[in-house]
Amino acid sequence: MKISLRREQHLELYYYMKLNRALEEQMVRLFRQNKIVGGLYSSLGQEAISVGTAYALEPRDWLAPMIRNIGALLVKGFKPRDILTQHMAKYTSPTLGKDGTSHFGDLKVRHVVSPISMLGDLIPVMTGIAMAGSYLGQKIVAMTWIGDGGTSTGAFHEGINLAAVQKAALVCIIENNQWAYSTPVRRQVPTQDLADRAKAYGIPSYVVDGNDVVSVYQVSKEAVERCRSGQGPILIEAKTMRMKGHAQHDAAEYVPKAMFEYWKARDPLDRYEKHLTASKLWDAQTKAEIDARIERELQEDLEFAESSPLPPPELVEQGVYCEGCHTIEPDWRRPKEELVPPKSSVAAVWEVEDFGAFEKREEPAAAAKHSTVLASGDGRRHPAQPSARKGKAAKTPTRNKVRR
Ligand SMILES: Cc1ncc(C[n+]2csc(CCOP(=O)(O)OP(=O)(O)O)c2C)c(N)n1
Ligand SMILES: [Mg+2]
Repeated sequence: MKISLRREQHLELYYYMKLNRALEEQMVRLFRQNKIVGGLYSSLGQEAISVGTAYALEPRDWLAPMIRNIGALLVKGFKPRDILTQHMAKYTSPTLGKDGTSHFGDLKVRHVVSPISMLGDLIPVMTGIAMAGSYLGQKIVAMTWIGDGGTSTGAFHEGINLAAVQKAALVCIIENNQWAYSTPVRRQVPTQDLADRAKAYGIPSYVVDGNDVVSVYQVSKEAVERCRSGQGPILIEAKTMRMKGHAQHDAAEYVPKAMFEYWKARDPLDRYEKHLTASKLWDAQTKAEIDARIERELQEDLEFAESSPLPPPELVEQGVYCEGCHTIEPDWRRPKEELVPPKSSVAAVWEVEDFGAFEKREEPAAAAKHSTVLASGDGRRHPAQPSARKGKAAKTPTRNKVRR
């Protein structure tokens, strides 16, 4: 698939990455002034992932962010003021000041599910969103992220398995930033590429340079469109580095200095600025205009957040239980008649494609030659699940229909 970007799109990617970084720098200053109410996490060095992946989505698509995905929220239409007021627990925030950290979303307009956990639970939730979208005929794709550490949890494996077996339109991005709190990735995962976990679930995967925003976007766009066409879920591993501690309280003294230096030389924003210059996609004046716009917008939103009130005490009693305030009507994009008899059956019917017996198989290397191959982002190839089984089905007595 040939995926290219127009000049304005290139500049937009820069705008979002730079805004992501500048906003987080502003929030660190607020944290030091004791104005941030909850924990504060950093996506320094990972901006190309949040921005490049979310940029591949359409407005109808859904995402669920983690703590290091502020860039994805900005791309999906949240403003710095939403993120500032939220972290300052102001009444003007998306949760009206009831939450002081990243737990907010927008089910109606921006299609963002509020984060519930860092450690994999969003995967089954987003699988459900993708399944609902397919039932309603919406042709949507659901996207979420997981850390290298998060891929070791049961929720991750259960969620990916569910998505695979349901052929859910889910794109899951593993942000391999080399650390899960103070545990280096090598101490908890025995494989070189976390994307290899996809093989266990028979789904395709990509590995991409997470500090190269254009590559991240291209791989994500290809994955999103493959999912939309009904091919089932896709895993993308983006290699990057967490350039700060786990959160503000963590000085990350356990990270070798040379490792920080290695990755600082590969900073995604510096690299992208050089790329824009070398490709003549901008000049000094264009850069200065975008930077000035970011500064102006951030200043306006900071003033708005600082001057916003805290929530009134009575609010504590409201919204604990939904009393009709969250009625959400299903957005049908297909005729309901397609889902009821006579167009569909109320009896569960499965086709049994083989009887599951042990058969002599070809050696993996030879088998790979015959199976479909899916190009990965870095040009490496991952064999798809052999579809040769279908051919073999002819040998089995009949293709039985099983009713339950
Ligand atoms: C059940 C549970 N255990 C521990 C934590 C604390 N915790 C939150 S994130 C995290 C590490 C996550 O590492 P990784 O998945 O690599 O993501 P990263 O922070 O590097 O982005 C831990 C231990 C938690 N939130 N929930
Ligand atoms: Mg990590």
